[in-house]
Amino acid sequence: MLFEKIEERDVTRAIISGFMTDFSEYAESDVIIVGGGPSGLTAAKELAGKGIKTLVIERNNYLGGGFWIGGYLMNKVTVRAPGQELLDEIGAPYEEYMKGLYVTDGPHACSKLIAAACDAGAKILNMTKVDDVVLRENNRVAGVVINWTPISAMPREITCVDPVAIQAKVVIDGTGHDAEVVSSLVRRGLMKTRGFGAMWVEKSEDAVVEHTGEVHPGLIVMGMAVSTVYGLPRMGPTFGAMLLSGKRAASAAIDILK
Ligand code: 48F
Repeated sequence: MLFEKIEERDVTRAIISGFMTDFSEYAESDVIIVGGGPSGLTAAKELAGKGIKTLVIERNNYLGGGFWIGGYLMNKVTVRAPGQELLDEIGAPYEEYMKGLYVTDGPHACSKLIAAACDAGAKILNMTKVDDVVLRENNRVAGVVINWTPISAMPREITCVDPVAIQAKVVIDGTGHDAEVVSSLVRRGLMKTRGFGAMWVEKSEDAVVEHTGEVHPGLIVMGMAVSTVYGLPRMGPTFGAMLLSGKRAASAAIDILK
């Protein structure tokens, strides 16, 4: 026989034991990043690369958010300078379409970014949806409430499944246009959002990066969630601001951790 003799129970136990070890350890993290899109993965790469205990929570089975496909189902992703510097960092190839505008293949760039975050040491909890936040004194965000993603797709009458919660010193909302973590504060009257504005590429990318940062004690916002919070214009399938916003969110988290 070519392969080692291993029985089904051993395979099952290997999966359970690996998952439980990670889950138990990351029930308390330094930073929880909600959303594994381009901003989330960039922030994860930056933070984990500095030895910070970082957990990315993603509701889908796959990671990468809008970074796989770019615009209009055409698998090409554009990046305006200086966003290509991040593509250089992760080793994703790209071409210059015109001065300052670069084009890369979504699947290739996205795979490189996922690998960079994982290689740096970030842990991924996918198929897990963040439903709410944990609050402490002065309404400081101190963690998130999570449940398996399939629970939210099941009929209400058979889904009396209580969620669980995990803790962190800092939470980062990278859930894209929906700004889902922020929304849980809005529901409680603790924050207000303006909703993202109409598309204006020239204005939007700078504005998103500039506004990335702490929006509520213990909570940082990045990526398109920033547009939703501040009413900034959207940008469509150009991703430089998502990458730089992820970097800026990581450095804001490091400041808080200090
Ligand atoms: O939407 P997404 O790619 O967010 P981003 O990092 O980048 C935005 C761009 O893709 C694009 C754009 C600018 O270039 O306009 O839209 O800001 O990724 C967000 C991720 O968060 C996950 C979602 O599945 C996606 O992978 N997500 C959203 N809500 C939740 C969540 C939730 N409640 N719990 C866990 N994950």
